[in-house]
Amino acid sequence: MSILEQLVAELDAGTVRVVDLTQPLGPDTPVIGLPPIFASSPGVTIEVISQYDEKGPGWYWNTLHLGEHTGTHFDAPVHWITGKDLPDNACDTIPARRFIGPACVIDVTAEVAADPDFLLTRERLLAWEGEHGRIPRNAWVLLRTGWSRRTGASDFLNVGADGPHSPGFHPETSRFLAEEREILGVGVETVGTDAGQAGGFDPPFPNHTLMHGAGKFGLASLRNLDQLPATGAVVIAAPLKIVNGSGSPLRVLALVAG
Ligand code: 23J
Ligand code: MN
Repeated sequence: MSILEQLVAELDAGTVRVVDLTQPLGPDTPVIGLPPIFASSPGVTIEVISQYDEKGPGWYWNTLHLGEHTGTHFDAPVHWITGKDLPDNACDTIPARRFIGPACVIDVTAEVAADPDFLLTRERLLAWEGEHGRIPRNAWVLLRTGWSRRTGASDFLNVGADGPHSPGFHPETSRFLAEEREILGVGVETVGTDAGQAGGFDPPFPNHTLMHGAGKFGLASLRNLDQLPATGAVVIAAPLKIVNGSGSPLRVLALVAG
């Protein structure tokens, strides 16, 4: 059997499972809030065009209104000023090969339960590599925090008087992954790939700054990372082919053996 014949056979047999890493996308989808001096992204609105009625007796369809960075979504390098002049940096020009890769899942659920501002350090990431092996070429590095168990916008966004509190990557970890590992990008369960307090880091929003400056991607608002092994899953995360798109909502799927 060819590898692809074996894949479809194992999908049929259930020995390869498809895990959906996507949040539902609708009017209740939480959207990131930025300081009021900056423009903000709107929430999702869905307007019926017709629904088996006089506007279209045999068909149902809707108009969507939403920001590119809404719900489970992809961040392209052109999203950030550091990636603006890179080749193939937008949703329509990134080669499709770069949407599929092996998942490395780093579980920091216990640390985040104790500290919502927890940051994955370079040291902790190197300890993960010591246990599971070096992060391979074209990997998606996924930060499993348990944050997607927070249902409801206020718990999920977790905004206090001093801004949002949610976990992420220490700036040196983002630098290491951007410069020392040939990854596709990073994925998180939180609303964005930077920690809640990262607007005040040096540089501001270091994960966006460093990852996109290195031509790498982001995935935000993932869920079901607890259904993935630390290594061995394959993640498919292909954004809409928006012309010069900075990002896109998408369906993120993982193939898991066993
Ligand atoms: C714009 C400004 C800051 C951030 C973001 C967008 C995101 O998290 C995003 O969705 O890319 S932190
Ligand atoms: Mn984004």
